[in-house]
Amino acid sequence: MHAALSSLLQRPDAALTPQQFVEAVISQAPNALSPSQASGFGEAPVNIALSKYWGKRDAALNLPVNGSLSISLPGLGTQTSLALIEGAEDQIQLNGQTLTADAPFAQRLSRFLDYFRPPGYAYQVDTVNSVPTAAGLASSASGYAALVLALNDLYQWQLDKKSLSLLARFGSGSASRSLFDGFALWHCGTRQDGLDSYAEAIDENWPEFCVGLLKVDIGEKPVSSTAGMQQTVETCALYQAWPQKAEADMKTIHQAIVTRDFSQLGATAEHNALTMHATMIATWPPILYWQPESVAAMHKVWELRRQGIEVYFTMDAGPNLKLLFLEKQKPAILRAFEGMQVIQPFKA
Ligand code: 2P0
Repeated sequence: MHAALSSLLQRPDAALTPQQFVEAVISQAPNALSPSQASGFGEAPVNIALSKYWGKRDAALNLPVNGSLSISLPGLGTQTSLALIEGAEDQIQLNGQTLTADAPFAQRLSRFLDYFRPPGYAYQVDTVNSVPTAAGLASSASGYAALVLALNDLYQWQLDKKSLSLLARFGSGSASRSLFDGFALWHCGTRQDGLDSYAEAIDENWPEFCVGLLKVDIGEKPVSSTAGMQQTVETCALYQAWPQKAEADMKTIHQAIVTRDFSQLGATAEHNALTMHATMIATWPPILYWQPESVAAMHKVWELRRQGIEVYFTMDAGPNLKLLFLEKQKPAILRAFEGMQVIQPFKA
């Protein structure tokens, strides 16, 4: 580690530049940017937040305002291969299609890879999503988690999960949680250097836990999460109530997982999602990701609950709903939502 950097790290309150942050994390590995093999590979699942990440306290280091808690969906996610090539321009393939350098997806990826770039080299990236990109199914989460795992493989860093989660978070906040199967908790952290803002697995199995993916619209979303949360922080008067509620909800859901209190988990998750959306709606210009079909599905969920069928929903920065229920309710819920894809994260 550079002397200047280690002296910075001895002062926990000192902010780091993004490059210093990356070096602080990968400096544990010898020869951090000398590839040990011709190519690297990584794969990671998408995750659905049960208590949400919404708002950054530091955009450069990608640090959140609040912690969040998620469930990963096995079998849905991203596979990424990575190789170094000589040249000036990265060659990026997404789902089999070569992207032009000015495509927003390619630009964001290349900017991230700049922090891991040996002089004179470009990257060849081949990334395949098993979920539609930008459809509110958190493909940036699995994407950056898979990319960091591919870097770890290419350079044989052998970083631990905490370090991998730190790097993935730097790429895209929700990616910090996609390094893990099952439930994961992303600590908000308090340090300016961001070295305490990473996710960890919650070591609990809940075989009966089900997530239903109710697709309303899988088109590109009009406002990215990054832009949406920034605008909310800047212009929403209600946002000041969010951080405290989000942290409290995260703790309640964590406890509900440990005690297998599904009612508590479901109600808290649904309320958390609606509170997050309330802050977006109350920003200016307003951000409303919902479509009429999203609202109709919410009413249907509430009607099912009135009938005694316990099901809750959560929603991210998009029009699709994710339904939360236990296995015993699966037949009734599939009757109500015909053809819906159901994932049992602990029974894959
Ligand atoms: C979440 N979302 O906790 C929340 C709920 C969307 C709504 O994390 O700017 O793509 O890359 O850190 O991770 C989506 O935000 O944003 C997200 P960046 P990210 O899942």
